[in-house]
Amino acid sequence: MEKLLAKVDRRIKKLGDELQQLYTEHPDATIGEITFQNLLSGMRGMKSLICNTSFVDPYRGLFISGLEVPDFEHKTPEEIFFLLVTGTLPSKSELEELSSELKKRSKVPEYVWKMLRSLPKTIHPMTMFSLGILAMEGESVFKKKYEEGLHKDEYWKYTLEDSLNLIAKLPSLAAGIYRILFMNGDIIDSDQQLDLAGNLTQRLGFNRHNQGFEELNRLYLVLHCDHEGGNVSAFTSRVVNSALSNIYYAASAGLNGLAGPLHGLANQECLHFITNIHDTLGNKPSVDEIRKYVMKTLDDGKVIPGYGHAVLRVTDPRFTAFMKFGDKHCPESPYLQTVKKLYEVVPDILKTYKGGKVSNPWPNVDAISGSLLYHYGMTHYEYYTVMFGISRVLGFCAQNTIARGLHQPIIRPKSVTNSWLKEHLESQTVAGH
Ligand code: CMX
Repeated sequence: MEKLLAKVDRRIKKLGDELQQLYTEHPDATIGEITFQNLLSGMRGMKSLICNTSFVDPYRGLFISGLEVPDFEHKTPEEIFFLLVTGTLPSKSELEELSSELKKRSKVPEYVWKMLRSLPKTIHPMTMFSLGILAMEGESVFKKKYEEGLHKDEYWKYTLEDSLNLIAKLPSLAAGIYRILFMNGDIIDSDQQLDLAGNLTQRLGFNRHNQGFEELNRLYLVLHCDHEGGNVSAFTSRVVNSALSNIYYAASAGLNGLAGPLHGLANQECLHFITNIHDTLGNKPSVDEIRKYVMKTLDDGKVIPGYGHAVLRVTDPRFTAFMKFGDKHCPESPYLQTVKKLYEVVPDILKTYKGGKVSNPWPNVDAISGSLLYHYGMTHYEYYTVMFGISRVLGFCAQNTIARGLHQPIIRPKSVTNSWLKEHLESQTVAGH
């Protein structure tokens, strides 16, 4: 762990020095103004958090330390975690150190399996995933050290320690949930030779050499890793961890946000949408039939899952990365074909829908990801957000490790009442006259 610790330490010092210098030079700087519209629109666009793990450019998508999606889509989840938390890709020896640490820490405690097995089969896999993580909270080294009287300067080290312990267990935990809920309940052992994605594939019970399924899982775990700090799941995990609730609490809380249909659950919703199209119109619907289906969905007051975004204003480069994978590995898949037909019609419809109210008519990552899993035989689409979640925890862990290193305080914005607003706005109007 020495190499990783040393690099994270250096990064935190550098980021901290930069912030200190900027603050010294611009102590009274204004970053932006808060409008009434911001308050009404879920704080959209309000700059209110510092996050250096990644950045989302509205027109170019996700950046991780200067690398765009095509630059890192072929990396492994281990490399990506290293990149998120240190700001650089690992050298061979750094990667070996991290991989071997993760392998050592991968065993999920028996009590977690016992608890998960006792749950009703009607439960959603995301609930099991969140509960499984929460159940391990007692393993938190941060918590133990904090109780013993941990110095603030050391917070990040034990947040990182907890993060590695947690990340190492995620493929096993997630795959076990799949086996308990959808298979015969047998837990498949890990293979110490395999990396995170290999282990996930093996433990799910799929043939690891099934025409690229392992490659797809690797891509899945990479593309969903982080999307800056303000999205529902990352922000929730940041808020929770800012109270010094440990990373198990923070990850579980973040995943509860990811489980919403407007966020990570959209990948499940998309597959549901596509299977409904196929059930209604057959496996090869025409573009015209799809156009009518989409119009009807909107007329029924529903959203088109997988389209739109709070920050992006172009086709999500993660969508494009999955499309490249699909074109290479399963171009004939009826699911992929329907994804393409939707891509042909939905943006034009959304551009004019509700008088042009939709800020972004283009597809996000969720518009395609599930259709590829479905092609490889993972047909229980309720599970797809768990796959998203394994990856997103990498981002939660990196963001919170750095936030603790920078001594960022508890997050606590101010809310206002209608009467406060009324008085404030009226006094501004009077002042304006
Ligand atoms: N279908 C129909 N209507 C849509 C829409 C879509 N795909 N996307 C946006 N709109 C509507 C909104 O519901 C909103 O309508 P009202 O004002 O009547 O409430 C209007 O357009 C304006 O919203 P917006 O500014 O474009 O979008 P937001 O930033 O508020 O929300 C998002 C972003 C993603 C929640 C929204 O686009 C959406 O619901 N998309 C479908 C669900 C989805 O794919 N979510 C996954 C996003 C990626 C992820 O987090 O994983």
